[in-house]
Amino acid sequence: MKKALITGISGQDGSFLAEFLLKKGYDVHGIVMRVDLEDVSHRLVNIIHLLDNIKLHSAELESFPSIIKVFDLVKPDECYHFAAQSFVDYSFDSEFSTINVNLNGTHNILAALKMIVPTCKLYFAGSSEMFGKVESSPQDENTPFKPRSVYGISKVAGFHLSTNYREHYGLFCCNGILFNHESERRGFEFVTRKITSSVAKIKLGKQKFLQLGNLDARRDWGYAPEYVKAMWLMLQHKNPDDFVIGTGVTHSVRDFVEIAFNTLNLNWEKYIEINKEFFRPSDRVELRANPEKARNLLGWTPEIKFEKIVEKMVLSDYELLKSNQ
Ligand code: NDP
Ligand code: GDR
Repeated sequence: MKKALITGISGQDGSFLAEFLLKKGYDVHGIVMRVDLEDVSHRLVNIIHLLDNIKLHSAELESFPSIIKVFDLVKPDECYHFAAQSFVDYSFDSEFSTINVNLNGTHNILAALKMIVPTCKLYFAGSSEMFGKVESSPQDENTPFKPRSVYGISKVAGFHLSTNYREHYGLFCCNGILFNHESERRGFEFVTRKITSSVAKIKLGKQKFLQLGNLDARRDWGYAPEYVKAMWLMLQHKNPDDFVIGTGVTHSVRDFVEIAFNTLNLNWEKYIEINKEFFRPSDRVELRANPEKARNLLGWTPEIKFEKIVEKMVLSDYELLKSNQ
């Protein structure tokens, strides 16, 4: 039985990947923070239905000894490294902790892997934010990185560290460069879930307005459960490599808003307020994936369309809120 270790297992991607690997017959282990185990029903809500089938280990990503201990105990065949401060906006307010968790955390994982289980395959969660200020669209594996956020910088540095461990020490390190992927388990601070949860609240009379930033900002949005399959496929490929994962199609925040409100028969224009606080100065470029390499070498293509993702998220939030009333 193959053993997988997932850092950030309680997040959106970690929870979907854990489900995916359990279905494939893996022995699934996850790293969580100690505080998570003290408040399981709240902090581990995404994986609460899996707790009987997975093994959790509490460790601090920033502490090398605590990471080594977990690797020594689990000795995984595959490691998926997701744990990160993943909210781009917050990375400007909290530069030091973002670098610390995202870069030093990645360094600790790589160094532990090399020391304890050098045959273990590693997935590093890179991001389209690494491209930053792009000069052409779409972006592929050869597009230069010009990150425009501390988050993006931390991911570029993690990407290069992972690539160096691959080239210098011969480790099987794969870097995914993933564009935005969303789901019913997306964090509430991200624009998609902020919108879908607000639409549900407005429909049920629990909220009056929704404040947003730039409605013209465009993103390449896909569906998270499909993206975790791409990560797994990368680790099954014969050589460790880098892959861009996205749909190749962009939509605006306004498109998302319109479909979300329409799903519950609401006229969005009555409820939206624009707040400059949510604008990002670096948000004037189009990030759009060219996932051709993943299609050709991994046989990966996204199937769930944008409209369907929005509808699924709205209906899920609506049902969740209604059942909690
Ligand atoms: P989430 O924010 O949902 O999950 C992040 C996970 O990291 C959570 O389990 C969180 O735990 C954990 N974490 C955060 N800080 C620490 C820490 N100091 N020590 C240990 N664990 C920590 O992110 P996603 O699942 O959406 O994304 C997974 C990865 O993929 C991230 O690295 C993200 O940057 C990257 N990515 C995501 C994309 C997307 O569109 N979703 C696109 C491209 C890259 P807790 O909940 O307890 O804080
Ligand atoms: P992003 O996701 O920064 O792309 O990072 P987010 O959902 O935060 O922003 C998407 C776009 O929406 C615009 N926007 C707003 N965003 C938020 N959060 N709140 C608002 O009110 C709002 N109004 C408009 C933003 O300006 C932006 O253009 C996500 C994360 O998952 C990262 O970890 C990951 O690496 C990237 O996607 C790819």
